[in-house]
Amino acid sequence: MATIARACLQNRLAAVAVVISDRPGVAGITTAQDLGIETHVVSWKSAADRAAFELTLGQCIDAYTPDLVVLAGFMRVLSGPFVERYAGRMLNIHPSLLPKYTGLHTHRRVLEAGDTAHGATVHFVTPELDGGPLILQARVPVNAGDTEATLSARVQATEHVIYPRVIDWIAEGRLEWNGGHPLLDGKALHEPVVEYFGASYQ
Ligand code: NHR
Repeated sequence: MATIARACLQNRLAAVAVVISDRPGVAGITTAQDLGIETHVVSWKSAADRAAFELTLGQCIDAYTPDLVVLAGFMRVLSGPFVERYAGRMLNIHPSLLPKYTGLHTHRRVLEAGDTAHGATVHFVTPELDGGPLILQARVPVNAGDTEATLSARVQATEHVIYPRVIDWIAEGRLEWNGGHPLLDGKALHEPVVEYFGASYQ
């Protein structure tokens, strides 16, 4: 989130209208405030249930009439009806080579499986968790001796490159949702664009 916010403040076509957290007291809120960005906390814990949480969250988002909603470290599963309202206008980045390893603890699972490659994937958010159309994927090697910490640091460094890039694509009008069949530069995006990153991240 902070990387996207800083990139947008520098030289990007997009501007961050608001940063919203489902938890009070998190570093992301302080960072956004320091950058002069409006912030809100829509507390998950204080909400009566998921419907109440999503009602408040939706009102908070819609007050800014954003062109795009970007999940960055957002860890609450969102309901189908909520997600559908933002169809084609909501992105997530997930720390795996989707469709492999949806859900949680991806780095641990990659190590346990003995995979030699790992990465991160930017995708459109649909009701199916981590299941929406894939846009851009960063691939990194898994090195001998890697731990969850070294692997997640290597993946996160690539997230900071690929997530702002996809936001640029949307701001430039290069990436279109096209009713669930995304187009990049007018061509169907049947599989994600893949970018390979070397072993230099540690
Ligand atoms: N909602 C929908 N409908 N579709 C997606 O693709 C979503 C989503 C909400 C969040 C992010 C995703 C990720 O990047 C995301 C994608 C949290 C969980 C999860 O199981 C799963 C996927 C993602 C984020 N959350 C637990 C839950 O019960 C809570 C975990 C916790 O609080 O630590 O909500 O990985």
